[in-house]
Amino acid sequence: MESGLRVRPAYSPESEREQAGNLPPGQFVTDKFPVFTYGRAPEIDIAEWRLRIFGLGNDVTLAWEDFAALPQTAVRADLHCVTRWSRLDNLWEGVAFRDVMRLAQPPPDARFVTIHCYGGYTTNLALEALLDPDVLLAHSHDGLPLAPEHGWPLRLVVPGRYGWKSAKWVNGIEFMAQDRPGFWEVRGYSSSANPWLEERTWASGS
Ligand SMILES: Nc1nc2c(c(=O)[nH]1)N[C@H]1C(S)=C(S)[C@@H](COP(=O)(O)O)O[C@H]1N2
Ligand SMILES: [Mo]
Repeated sequence: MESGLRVRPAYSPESEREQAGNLPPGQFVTDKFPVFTYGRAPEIDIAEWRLRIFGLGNDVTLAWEDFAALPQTAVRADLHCVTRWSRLDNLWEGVAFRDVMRLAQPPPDARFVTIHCYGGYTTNLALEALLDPDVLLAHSHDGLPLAPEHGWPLRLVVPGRYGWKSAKWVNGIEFMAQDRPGFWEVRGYSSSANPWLEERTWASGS
């Protein structure tokens, strides 16, 4: 276990900022980049790859060149897995969730989102959580394209929530009026999943 404390990103929400330099409770630092996947990594052909934005709002399907043409952003952030490892200071590059959402223009009653992935994995989030300025759809990690096992060509990164919200191999973003639990959430994991509040399971969060 390593004790080096790092400074959290400047754009952390107010509630987290006061804990800057600390790890969320119950986490330890790893310098490796563990792979945490349920099942196998899907094989994806970039020519066939599509991202569909659907549900409430516009229905939009992007091919890779469409996605690559969106405004690019970079975020430095920690990844906290509920199995207690945290990988600090990851550099993610991609497109801010806000800039992807702009294409959908969801109506005000779209308060929840399901993220869909190649391979069938899903995760649910309140739209509010995805509007944090550090949430992005990332294609690169620490200066290189994502490794296949880490979500190539595109993964979600939600630094303010446990790692199972950072869905790999994303192929769909569905805007919804009602919440609908995703893959781990139907198996007892928290829908809100705030690591600073240690919302690991249904019992410890919403
Ligand atoms: N599609 C998909 N995305 C996923 C998972 C998964 O099993 N399938 N595991 C999640 C979990 S639990 C964590 S902690 C992170 C880990 O990301 P990494 O494997 O790149 O370290 O991916 C998340 N995204
Ligand atoms: Mo995880």
